[in-house]
Amino acid sequence: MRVDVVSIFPEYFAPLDLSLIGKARAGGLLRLAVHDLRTWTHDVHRTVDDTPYGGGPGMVMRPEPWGEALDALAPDELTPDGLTLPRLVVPTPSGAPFTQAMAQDLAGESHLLFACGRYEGIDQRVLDHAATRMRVTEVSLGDYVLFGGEVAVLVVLEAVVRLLPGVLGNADSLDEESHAHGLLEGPVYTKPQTWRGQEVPEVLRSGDHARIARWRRDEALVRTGNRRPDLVAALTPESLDRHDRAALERVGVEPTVSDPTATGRD
Ligand code: JAH
Repeated sequence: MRVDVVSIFPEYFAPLDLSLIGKARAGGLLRLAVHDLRTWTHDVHRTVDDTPYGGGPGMVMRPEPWGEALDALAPDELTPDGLTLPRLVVPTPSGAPFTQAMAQDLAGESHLLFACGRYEGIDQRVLDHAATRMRVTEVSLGDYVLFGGEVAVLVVLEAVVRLLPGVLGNADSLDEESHAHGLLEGPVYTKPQTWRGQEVPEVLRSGDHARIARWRRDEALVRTGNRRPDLVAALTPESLDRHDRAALERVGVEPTVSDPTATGRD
């Protein structure tokens, strides 16, 4: 996968040299380039912002440097099939919620281009114009405001890069983790068997794989019911067996039954 990032603070992306993302880059699975937006300014002060039309607080990012940056980094617009165009990803508090499903979608792209806004955001015409040439995805990581999109890009990149084939050794760990099945993961344990008077649950040491799977599923359901009733409400009846329903009943959370005559998985 090829990734370009445009920011007025390219130093924010130093951590991408480290750990598993750094390894993916070194191994050629990820070709990542970070660009300073000011490369595409022409005035002596290398200005990237100006006051908002209509008044109000703060500053808005000027369209001209962004337009030149996107022209330079998305020149694939000229390919007749249009298939090699990058997907433009723009973190903003007004974006669509970023989810594991969106991470999976982005992991299937061959080229991502991230635009990091600052101040009150980027002049809307930049995004409207880009949308005439490439897919533009405005994403939010949650309902809070940061100084800019840089940290959000680090988060999105980490979620996407770990899904790339060959980055995480074990594909099973991708299937079984939190959110892969719409549930939170239950607790995990390692050695020693007793630590500060606390025992690892007996079932996990039993060697009974069916019993372990059932226990883990119950723990996931109970934890999700307690912490994320919204996730339980979104479960479909077909995804739950009678044992699942019993586990949810114990925490007093029930999945939404859109069709009361529908039966569960069993
Ligand atoms: C703030 C540009 N949902 C997290 C998030 C993402 C981006 C921004 N804030 C929060 C942001 C200022 C300018 C983007």
